[in-house]
Amino acid sequence: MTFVAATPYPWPYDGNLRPDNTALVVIDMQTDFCGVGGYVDKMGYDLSLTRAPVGPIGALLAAMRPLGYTIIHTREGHRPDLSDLPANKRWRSQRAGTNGVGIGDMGPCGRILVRGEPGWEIIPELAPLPGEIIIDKPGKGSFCATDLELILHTRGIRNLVLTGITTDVCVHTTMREANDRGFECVLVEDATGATDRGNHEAALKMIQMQGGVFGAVTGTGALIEAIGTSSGRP
Ligand code: C5J
Repeated sequence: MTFVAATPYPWPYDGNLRPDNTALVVIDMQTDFCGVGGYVDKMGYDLSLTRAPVGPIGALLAAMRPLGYTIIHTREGHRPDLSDLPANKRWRSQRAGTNGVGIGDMGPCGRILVRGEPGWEIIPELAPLPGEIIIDKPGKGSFCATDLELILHTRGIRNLVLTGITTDVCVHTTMREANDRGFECVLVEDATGATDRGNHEAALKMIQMQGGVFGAVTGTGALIEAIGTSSGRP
């Protein structure tokens, strides 16, 4: 059995943690969310907050790839004709402090959150390797309107290690969707980040209430130590 030191319980709940039943999910590490000239930058947020997880995610990839864990990357984005962009999502994005420029409009990194544009790409430091799974999602959650659940079931995966940005939006939505589908989730706190530090902290706190209502929270060091040692319950 392998347990990761986590709160509010050692994760996973039953110690059944193996490379063949566990995936590392790296959510939306795209230029639009953490790069200069991207959507989050143009909204005026402090990029150091959404860039903070880059190093920890790199460390998790370096530790988990050679052990054979499934690696899944997600990208939030829309078709160039915007046929999958709800009108209310577009309208709200144009009111986000960008002088009327929103999703689908031209920015310094191309059309914002449009598939194929430079800003939509995953940042080079965390680029997927050939053969790794990439999920393109039109929404915040990684399960909505994607084939993620089918892929996880096909591979026999039941544990998800959640990382990426932003903690309070796409990471949290994905964790909630996964939890309701019966997946055992842990969120790696230093491998996630939000545009607002208070929201990041609140998102971590929400997970830990009610005995771990959505799963558990750990850190990069604890996760790497556990998978490297296959230790018993701490
Ligand atoms: C947002 C995300 N915040 N990846 N997307 O719109 O969290």
